[in-house]
Amino acid sequence: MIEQFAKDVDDGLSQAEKKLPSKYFYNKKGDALFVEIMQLPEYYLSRAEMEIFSEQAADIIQAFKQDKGTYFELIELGAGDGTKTRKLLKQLQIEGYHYDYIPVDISKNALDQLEAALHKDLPQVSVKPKHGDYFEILESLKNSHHPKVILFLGSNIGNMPDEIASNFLYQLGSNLSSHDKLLLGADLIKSADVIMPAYNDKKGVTKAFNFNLLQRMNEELEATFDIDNFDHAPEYDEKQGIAKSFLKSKRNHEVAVNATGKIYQFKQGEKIHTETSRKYNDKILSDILQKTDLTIEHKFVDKKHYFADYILQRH
Ligand code: AVI
Repeated sequence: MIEQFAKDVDDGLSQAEKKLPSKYFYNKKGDALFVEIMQLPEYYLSRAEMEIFSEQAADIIQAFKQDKGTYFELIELGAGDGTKTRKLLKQLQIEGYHYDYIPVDISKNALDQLEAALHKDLPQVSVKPKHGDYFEILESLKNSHHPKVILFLGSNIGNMPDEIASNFLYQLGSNLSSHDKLLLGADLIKSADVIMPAYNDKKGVTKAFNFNLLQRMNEELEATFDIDNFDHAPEYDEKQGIAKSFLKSKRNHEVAVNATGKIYQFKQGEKIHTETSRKYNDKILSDILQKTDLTIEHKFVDKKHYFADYILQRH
């Protein structure tokens, strides 16, 4: 794990345009900061998707087209704290469906907390957590022949570049049967005045989330990053619908990373790209799905049309 982290850091910081994989945001501190981000007034994504789940849970479940008498697996990729999914779980209980809820996350910490909270709040729901990388878990899907509904919420897909997203959805689709469903949460393209504050909140939580990557390298890779040498610098390209987060060096300086045995030079104004958060419309999603076996069957949106939950099916 540390070796892989060191390798990814070395790969990213050795490029002409420096970058770091956003998956390393999510250690214990990063998980807590992300939970805080989801509660920020500026971070509309969570509220918009929550509204969809609160007000349209029965319609979403109907769109799953599962047979009430047949057991199915409800698998959530990147479950986090599962707040939105609870609405769905409650409605499934009310309607008498027969299922296991299988949350999947790379954070063991997030999974443990989710399992404990669900055990307390919804004790009737059978929860079978799986700890691991989405791609590993996709492989294990092949071993089960039960009907499946996969949830991939929160616009987590947006953190993948389009080509990776397309490959990921292709792989996901190829592990599904024709009656299985994928519920995909996607943040919709909108103007910069709504998007930018979501990634540059007044309280500075997103900044702390971005800086946590530097602190994590200091702690786990014995690096010498000084956060005072960097600014949190988000950008949004409204035409393309792509938000990006950067750490921008305030001055010329160098940083040693013991685990890679190297020293990295930073020029004043030089940026490290730490995250991409893609925004979608039907055309962008359809283009991404073109190489896959998946097609859009339904689309649920919030009242402001900020966010969409698409139901995809294998054709
Ligand atoms: C998890 N993911 C969808 C979030 C996003 O909006 O890209 C992560 C995040 N980064 C900064 N704020 C939230």
